[in-house]
Amino acid sequence: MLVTVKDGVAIRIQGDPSMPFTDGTLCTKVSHYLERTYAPDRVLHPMRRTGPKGRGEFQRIAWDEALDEIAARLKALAASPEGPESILPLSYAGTMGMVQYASMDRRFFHRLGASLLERTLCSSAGKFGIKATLGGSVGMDPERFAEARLILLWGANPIVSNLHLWPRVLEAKRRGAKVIAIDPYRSLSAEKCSQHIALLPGTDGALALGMMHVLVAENLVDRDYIARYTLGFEALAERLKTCTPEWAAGVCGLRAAEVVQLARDYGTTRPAAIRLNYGMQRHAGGGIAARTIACLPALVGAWREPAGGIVLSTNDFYNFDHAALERPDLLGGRQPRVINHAAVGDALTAASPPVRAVVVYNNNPVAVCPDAEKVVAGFRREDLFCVVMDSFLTDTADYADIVLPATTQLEHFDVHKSYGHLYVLANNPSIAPVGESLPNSEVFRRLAARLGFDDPCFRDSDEDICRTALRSASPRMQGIGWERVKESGWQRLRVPERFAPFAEGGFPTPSGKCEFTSAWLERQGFDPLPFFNPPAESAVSDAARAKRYPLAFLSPPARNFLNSTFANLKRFRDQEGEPRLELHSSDAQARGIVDGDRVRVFNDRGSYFLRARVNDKPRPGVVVAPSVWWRKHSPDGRNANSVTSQRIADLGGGATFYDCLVEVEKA
Ligand SMILES: Nc1nc2c(c(=O)[nH]1)N[C@H]1C(S)=C(S)[C@@H](COP(=O)(O)OP(=O)(O)OC[C@H]3O[C@@H](n4cnc5c(=O)[nH]c(N)nc54)[C@H](O)[C@@H]3O)O[C@H]1N2
Ligand SMILES: Nc1nc2c(c(=O)[nH]1)N[C@H]1C(S)=C(S)[C@@H](COP(=O)(O)OP(=O)(O)OC[C@H]3O[C@@H](n4cnc5c(=O)[nH]c(N)nc54)[C@H](O)[C@@H]3O)O[C@H]1N2
Ligand SMILES: [Mo]
Repeated sequence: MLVTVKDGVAIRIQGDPSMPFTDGTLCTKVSHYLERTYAPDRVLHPMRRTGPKGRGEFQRIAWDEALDEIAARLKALAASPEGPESILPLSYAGTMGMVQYASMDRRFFHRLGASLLERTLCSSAGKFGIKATLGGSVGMDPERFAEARLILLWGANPIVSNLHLWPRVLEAKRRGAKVIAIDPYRSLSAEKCSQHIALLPGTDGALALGMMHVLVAENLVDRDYIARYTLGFEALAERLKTCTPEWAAGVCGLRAAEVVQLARDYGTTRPAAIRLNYGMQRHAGGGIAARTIACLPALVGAWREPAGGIVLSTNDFYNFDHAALERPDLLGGRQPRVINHAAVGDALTAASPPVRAVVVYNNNPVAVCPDAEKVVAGFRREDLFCVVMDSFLTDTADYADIVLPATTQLEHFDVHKSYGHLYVLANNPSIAPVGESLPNSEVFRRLAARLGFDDPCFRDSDEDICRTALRSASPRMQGIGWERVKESGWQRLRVPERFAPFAEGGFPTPSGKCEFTSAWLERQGFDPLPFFNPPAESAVSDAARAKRYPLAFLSPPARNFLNSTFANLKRFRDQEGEPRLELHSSDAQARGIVDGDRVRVFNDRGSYFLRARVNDKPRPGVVVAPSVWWRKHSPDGRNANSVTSQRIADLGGGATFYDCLVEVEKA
């Protein structure tokens, strides 16, 4: 983005027209980023709690006082019998640049010996699933989608959550491509596709197996590609024998003819691109599902073309120097316990030894973590010392003992990768920090000095960190130094314009092939072949629960929010209206609910109120609540995560936000 500054004040923000992937377009939210930067309710100075936890009552204090107190508390805990493991950093995706997200902060907590946080709220199940098949977070170049003749938007809603892909999808469609949405919900994107396949949530793996059955049975596979560049085809073909389209249709709640037609389209149209996104992996079986779907392109040789293949994330095409950024060696042989972010409610209420202090930054756990009533119970603990670094008084900040004001993207340096394109991006500050805000990196630098951490890495400047990030011997990173990225704003990785990463194999798997059979999975105790791993909360897996709570509850991103970011700003709340629950008319009728009714969603974990929108967009049996609203802006001070569960997915310790059964009643 380009920011125009006058007299030290940012007055205009626009997309950078020179940037190929965004083509100068900003999304609905970021195009109003100045309203966030200069919002009247921004936290402008450090504050200390004066009221009870959760009330959000604070008084201003000086930076030195705040940091002295935090340093003293952390030092005392580190020296206590429970040791530094009683301290837990809680950070996530508020910003994902290397400077503010994963460098000075990690160094600080490694040196301290704090509990390690396994950051699993978003993508880990799918990430490990894709890794099993393709060898890492790699895939086709999203920039090539316009050339595809068939596009599967699989658990992806790009108009809402991946805006810059959408013009390419539309361009492909204009050129005659068939675009198919695979989603239990007729999302804004699904509405504009050529076809919508509304399967039951968490059944994607079965659909892929059914497709593969047809591809093999009808000989729509690329024998040459399979022979050269894949591992385990014979075993896979054997496995697929029982995965008939009838079986898949039964599991997915579809018609067998839909499965067959999808397979035929996929087996006969070149190039065929699949945009898989994280919606489909927020289920107990999400990792294996992603792994199974990722087998499809190799089976038909879709990788041969630049506009063919699959992409969930392009993250591993970047070879940033994470060890130098995060310095795990500062642990010095200590092996602190690991706490899963997706089960932080349990960790804060039941871990032994207890967590005594949390330092929260880039994260709003009270709003975004599952099983929120447990998370709140943890944050309410009087004996938990809580520091929150944020630009706003979030649901979480209300529980802080000390709040520290954080800079926004306009006020600090950073360097970013992407998971949806192949450019390195610089974040140059355009204005001075607003109020007394500081970048996260500077806060940890100052805390490190107070704790006497004297490794030279604690004196690295933000630009030093940017330089470190880009120091890499990888051929894809050659010539992409910080100075160059800083100057131009962006640099494409050194890959061909028409990049076809696996046209001739070369997968980053142990075998170098696309692995239909995975020894890596087998070593972890999994079936080495693709299989259907069902959702945990479904009629098949838990009939008793499904009887009490018959509706599958999805809470995907709202168009005007970015997780919980922007959800506090009036403009975006006005655009979203109020928390709403979208239902199919058959489910509404069965409960005497009409459009506009106030309804209560509930299960054994919690409940909350929303406004019913009876619009037939979710398939029958599924309800959809665009999220993540702040609890304090919702009618009863709760949100979608009051009903979601802390259950962990099959791979990567991933969260399972969308594996959640509920009942709905008229309030
Ligand atoms: N029910 C439900 N829950 C979900 C999801 C869902 O779909 N449904 N999605 C999940 C997913 S995919 C994700 S990624 C997580 C995201 O969860 P979080 O990472 O917590 O995401 P945000 O709420 O966007 O950001 C957290 C906070 O970071 C702050 N922030 C931004 N930049 C900075 C900075 O530079 N410094 C500091 N100190 N703070 C900053 C923002 O102001 C914001 O309050 O939520 C998950 N939770
Ligand atoms: N506007 C906006 N954009 C965002 C975000 C945001 O909060 N707001 N969040 C960002 C982040 S952190 C992330 S991780 C990405 C998320 O990006 P996506 O993963 O694309 O996010 P969703 O929109 O949740 O997922 C897309 C669709 O998945 C569907 N879905 C849910 N369960 C299933 C299932 O079992 N199978 C299938 N096939 N589909 C299913 C949902 O109905 C939804 O329409 O978006 C990023 N972009
Ligand atoms: Mo995410």
